Amino acid sequence: FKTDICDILEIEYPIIQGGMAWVATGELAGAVSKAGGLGIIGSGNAPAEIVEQEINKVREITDKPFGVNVMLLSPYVEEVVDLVAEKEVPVVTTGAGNPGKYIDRFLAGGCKVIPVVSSSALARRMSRMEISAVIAEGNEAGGHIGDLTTMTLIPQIVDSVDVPVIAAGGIADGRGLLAALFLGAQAVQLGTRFVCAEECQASNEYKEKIINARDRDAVVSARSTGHPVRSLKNTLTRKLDKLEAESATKEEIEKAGEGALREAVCEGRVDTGSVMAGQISGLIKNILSSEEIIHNIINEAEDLLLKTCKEIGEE
Ligand code: FMN
Repeated sequence: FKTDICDILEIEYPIIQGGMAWVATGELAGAVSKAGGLGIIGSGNAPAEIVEQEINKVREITDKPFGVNVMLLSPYVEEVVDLVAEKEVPVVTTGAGNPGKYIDRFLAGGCKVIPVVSSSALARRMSRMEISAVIAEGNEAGGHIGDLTTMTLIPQIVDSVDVPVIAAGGIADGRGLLAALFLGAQAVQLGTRFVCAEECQASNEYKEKIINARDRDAVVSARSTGHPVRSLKNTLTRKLDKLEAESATKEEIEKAGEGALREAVCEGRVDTGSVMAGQISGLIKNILSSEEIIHNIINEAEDLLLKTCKEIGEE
């Protein structure tokens, strides 16, 4: 099940674990990379010294390639950019904007740069820079989201750029992997599925909330701020909806969500905290090791592909 991007990134399987603030620590990223996927540390708003500890953790677990997700709106973005270059982190994914002004520094550190995009226009603009691929993330995803669904976004971005496309948003099993490959993607990035990995350090309450979620529980909040976020319905999402209905200001809404992800991930307060998770939560029923998650996806995709080929051949 290798695609060209596996050679570019030097990974065994076309499965990437999305960088997730607070959630994607060195333990998770290291386990995913060790199992043959690409693990990515979510640096979020963390200062460089914290990110460095996570990088060191990954390198204690495996010598295989891994990545760091650099959040371009972080107050520590400058020092995190310097750190990943200095530490020669193999892959850097970037969220929340245009990484243009940092590209040369990343490349000087030998980092392969992969921006996250949610429109063809942004993908085209990025592809004029020296990047290795783009991650096209659909609206089904957990966390901060764009407008288009994965189903519509992937083929349009594939047709817009000549770099490899990685599909993200709403994928958690072999069916999703195959669908993404048929839409023209070369790999998939999964977030929500890997929250429920054994090696993920998120609270048990967070994982249980995903496991108990149904298909319509992952809702979008804070649209009016221009930075909509998808998370599981709870007291916080109802509070944010109420604020929006009362035409609260962007600052008031942002303040209500401040520190909420940390609260849910680290303290297990999944009612008042932000349980960022995607629409695929309803499909996730168990906590597995990262290795099991990856192997199950690959095995399911292989079986399904063989079965489909046989069925078509028989007709
Ligand atoms: N994407 C980023 O680029 N930076 C982040 O800091 C980030 N944090 C996330 C936190 C959580 C809890 C979740 C669920 C997602 C986050 N994402 C972030 C998005 C993921 O990297 C990934 O693209 C997305 O989860 C894929 O969709 P899925 O959840 O349907 O698998």
